[in-house]
Amino acid sequence: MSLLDNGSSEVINPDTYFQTHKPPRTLIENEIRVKEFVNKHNEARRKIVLITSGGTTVPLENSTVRFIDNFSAGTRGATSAEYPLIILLFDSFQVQFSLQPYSRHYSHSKNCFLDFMELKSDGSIGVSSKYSPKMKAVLEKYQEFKKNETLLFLDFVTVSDYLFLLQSVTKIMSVLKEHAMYYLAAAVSDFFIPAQKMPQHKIQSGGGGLTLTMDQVPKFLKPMVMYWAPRGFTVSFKLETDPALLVDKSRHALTRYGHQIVIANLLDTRKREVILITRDSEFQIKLTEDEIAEGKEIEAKIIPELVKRHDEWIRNADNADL
Ligand code: PAZ
Repeated sequence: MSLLDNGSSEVINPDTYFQTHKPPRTLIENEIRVKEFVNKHNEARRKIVLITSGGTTVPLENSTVRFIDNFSAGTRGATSAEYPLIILLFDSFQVQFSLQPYSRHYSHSKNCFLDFMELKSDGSIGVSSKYSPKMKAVLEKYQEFKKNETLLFLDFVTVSDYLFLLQSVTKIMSVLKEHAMYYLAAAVSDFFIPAQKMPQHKIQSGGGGLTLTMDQVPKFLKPMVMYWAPRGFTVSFKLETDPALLVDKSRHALTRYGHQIVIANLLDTRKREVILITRDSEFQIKLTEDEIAEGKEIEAKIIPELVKRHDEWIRNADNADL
């Protein structure tokens, strides 16, 4: 595919992808961490939600100097991970750091932490009294999740890291059966350059423009839903910029991959409006003008709705087992 024409890209299947690409160096170590986390909460019969967040990169060289990035600030995933659930957060770790739960309120891209501090009369420094109440509330929630060990954080950079980790994590979580929810909010690249087709070293300039040929990233949602985690409750996100395509493309994804919910959102309105699409329904979630003015976040409406639907999914499975 050239960047202006996506007619004829090669499509490889997920198995071939995993056979022809190297797993990330930290995969085995991360699998051990995930197994411990999942076993501990599974023994206590707790539900676990895997949240994927942020964007993946596609390197242009094996010794990577340049890469193509997928848009996501990581707000959706980081915000969702602050709700009281048992969470395995799988977040992008890029040159421009993706937002993280709790610290996102004070991130460099939004606020400079120094603005929240003040010099006291005794020469010590502390949090300005103006910001203390809000910071205290965030700190209490942060300390609580640390004490209860309810959040495990794993990171990825490239689309390859993401795919290997997703396969491993969902296979490990499949022991939870219906008690696992997969909330796939990361913006995953659709196109990539296979390792064997990439130059080893930095692409040299001086020869005019650069034409890229990219393959299509294998559609991993299908094997995930069918084989890696077949009994889990899977929610994927669909991002579009053209409103005319949004619902049709989301419905198409549901039929193609056979999972439970697609959350459709548009780039410009994603923070105040989404549509939850199932095979037989469409449910709009929207913030009112008053809620926006109060600083309410749309995830405060998305997460309880999904928890309700996941509980229903578990109940239906329990009834079917009787
Ligand atoms: O991270 P963010 O809040 O800036 O954006 C969230 C989002 C738009 C990446 C997410 O809601 C989403 O739609 N993810 C899936 C993107 C896709 O269609 O691949």
